[in-house]
Amino acid sequence: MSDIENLKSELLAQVEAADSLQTLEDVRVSALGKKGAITAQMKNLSGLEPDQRKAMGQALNALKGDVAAAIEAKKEAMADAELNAKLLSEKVDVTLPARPETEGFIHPISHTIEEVVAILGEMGFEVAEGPEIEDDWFNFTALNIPDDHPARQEHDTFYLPGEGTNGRKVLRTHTSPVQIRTMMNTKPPLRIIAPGRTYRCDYDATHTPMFHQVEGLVVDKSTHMGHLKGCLIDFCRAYFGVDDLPVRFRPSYFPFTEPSAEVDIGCTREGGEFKIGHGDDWLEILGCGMVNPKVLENCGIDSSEYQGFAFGMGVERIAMLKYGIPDLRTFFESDLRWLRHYGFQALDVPNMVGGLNP
Ligand code: 2U9
Repeated sequence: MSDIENLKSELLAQVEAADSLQTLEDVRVSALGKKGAITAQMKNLSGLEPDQRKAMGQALNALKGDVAAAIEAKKEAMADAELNAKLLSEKVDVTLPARPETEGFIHPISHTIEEVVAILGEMGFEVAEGPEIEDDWFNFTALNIPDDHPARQEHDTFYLPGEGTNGRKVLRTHTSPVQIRTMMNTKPPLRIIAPGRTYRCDYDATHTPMFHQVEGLVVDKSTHMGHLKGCLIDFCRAYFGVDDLPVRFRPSYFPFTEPSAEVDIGCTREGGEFKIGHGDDWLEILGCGMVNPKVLENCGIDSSEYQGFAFGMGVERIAMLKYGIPDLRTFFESDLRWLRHYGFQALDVPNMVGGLNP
C-alpha cells in the first residue's frame, strides 16, 4: 500500500508541476494511459490472492480517481489563468477620450434624420419603413390621388416598365406608402414616422432625382388639429434650437389631407444676412393636415371612429437651413472635403438627453 501512496504523491506532484496543457496531457498519459503507471499496476492484480486483489483494486481505483480529478482541476485552473491573462492584455480604458484622428464622418442627411427621429421619438413616435419600389396603388390611389389627378404629374414619377395602372411599379415619390401599409396592417392608435429615400424625375438647383423625406402620422379616436399644431410647433422649436421660434400655419391643399396647411417659421433676410428665429419674414418648412377620411377608409380604418393628422418634410431642405449648406446638389457629390466640412463626428449621436446640437 505504501507503494500506492508513493505513486500517488509522485503523480500529484507531476500534475502540480505541469506548466502547460501539453505537459499535463503527458502526465495523464504516463499515469492513466494504456501503458501508464496505474494501468500497469491494474494489470498485476490478476496475480494476487483474492483478498489482496480486492483491497489493492479498491486502492488503485481511488488513486485513479484522485489523479484524474487533480488533472481536471489543474486544467480548469490553467484555462482560468489563460482567460485572465487574455482579458488583462485586452483591457480597454473606456474613460479615454475618442481618438481625434478618427477617419470618417456622418453625412448631414443621416445626422438630420437622426435628429428628427430623436425629437419625434421623444414624443412617442416609432420609426416605420417600407419598400422604395412601390405599387402605384400604395403610392397614389390609396392616398386619394386618382389616375387623372394633377398631383401625379406634379410628382414627376419614375415608372418602372410594366402593364396596367394599379399593377405598375413606381419609385416611391414620397414615404406616404409606408403609412398606408402600416395603417392596413396595424390597428390604431398609431404614432409613426417614416424617414427614407424618395424619387422624382427632376433635376435643377433645388431638386435632385433622389431626395429624403420624413413623414409622420398619428391616428386615434380624438386626434385633432390642436394636436397637430402642438406637435409641429414643438418639433420646429426643438429642431432649430429656438424656444420662442415663431411658427405659423398657412392653409394649403394636398389630396391626402383635409384641411391642409403649410408651416412657416420666422426669419430675417436683412442686409443679405439670413437668420432663423427672429424678424418679420417667413420661411416654409413643412406641410401637414388632418388625414383625409377617404385615405383612412382606403386602409380599412373606420373614419367615423378614427381621425388622424399627418405631416411631411424634405430632409435636405431642413438640413440646408440649419447647417447653412448653400447648394442641394453638393449633398450627393461624394466630395470628401465637403463631408469633412459639413459632416459630423461618428460618436456625435443626437439625443434629447445629451442635447441635439451642434
Ligand atoms: C398618409 C396621409 C397623409 C403627409 C404630408 C405633406 C403634407 C407635405 C412635402 C414636404 C416637402 C413633401 O418633401 S416635400 O416636397 N409634404 O407637404 N406631407 S401632409 O401626409 C400624409 C401621409 C401619409 C397616409
